[in-house]
Amino acid sequence: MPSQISLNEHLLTKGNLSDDLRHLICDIARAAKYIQFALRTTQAGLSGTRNSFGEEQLKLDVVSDDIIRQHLCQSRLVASFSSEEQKDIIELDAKAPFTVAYDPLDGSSLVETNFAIGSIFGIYEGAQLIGRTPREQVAALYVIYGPRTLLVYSTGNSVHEFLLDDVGEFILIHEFLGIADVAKNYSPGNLRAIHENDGYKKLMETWLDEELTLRYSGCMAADIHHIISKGQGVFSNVGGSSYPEGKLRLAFECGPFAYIVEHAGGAASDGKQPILDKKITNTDQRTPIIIGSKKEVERACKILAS
Ligand code: P6P
Repeated sequence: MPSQISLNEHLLTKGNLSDDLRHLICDIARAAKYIQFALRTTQAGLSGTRNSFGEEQLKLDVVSDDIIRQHLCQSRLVASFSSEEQKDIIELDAKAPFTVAYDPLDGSSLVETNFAIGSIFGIYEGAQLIGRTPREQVAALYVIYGPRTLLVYSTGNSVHEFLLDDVGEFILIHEFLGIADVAKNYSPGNLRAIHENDGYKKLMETWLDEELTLRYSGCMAADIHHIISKGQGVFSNVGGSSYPEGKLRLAFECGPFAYIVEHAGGAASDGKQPILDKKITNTDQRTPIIIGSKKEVERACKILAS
């Protein structure tokens, strides 16, 4: 019996979830292995197409989305899915147990710089995504493609981290990850917003004056993984003139991370309410987000509102 604990073994013994959900998470993990291979071998650059939001797609955006879509279809466990790279919600089989919202390659514009990037997944029971809140997710997970390929999941009471090993197995490296209430690091996104958003400007000045350590890569998945891995920190991306609601999308990015961070003891807010309680009204819905160490999130929301 190998001494190391595989993702499937951990889901079986600690996941407290149905076999169907375990199989779906393992299918998503398998897709991540193919994406990791594509990142190492596929030519970077533009695909010549645009996604439903009019954003230019990179070849790897399209390749990653195709890989995930194929695995979700083959799982036979997905009623519908919604991808940041697809215009509409794709309906597969109304009788299947789950709906998946995902960002196939968050931070893909950083591929050519060799920065860490990621895939983000939120899983709901049933066939509907619109009208749900991220609190209704039954699982959320993300994968970080960096010097090492890591997978972090939560099924609702704890958060666990796995490393993709040399034989292609995700092996448990950290269990029951937690986030301290106080932050020493900060990760500020959409900084252009400080010109129109006085509260955000004051928040940046506060973090600078208090000499918190800046940790920002430009990839939300990598920057929030930094908080989860270090056990403290705060990430922000709020509205200004170019992105009135901030850059990040509720269904594909903020909802899954809010679920994971809250189950690690942290907090995630849009400045007024928990991200987990925000109703998903459309797949392109963006939301301001302050996420990470609970006390820092609370303080940041007060400063933003001042
Ligand atoms: P800014 C990447 O494109 C992304 O969607 C997130 O991963 C990242 O946090 C954000 O945009 C970067 O925003 O304003 O810092 O460029």
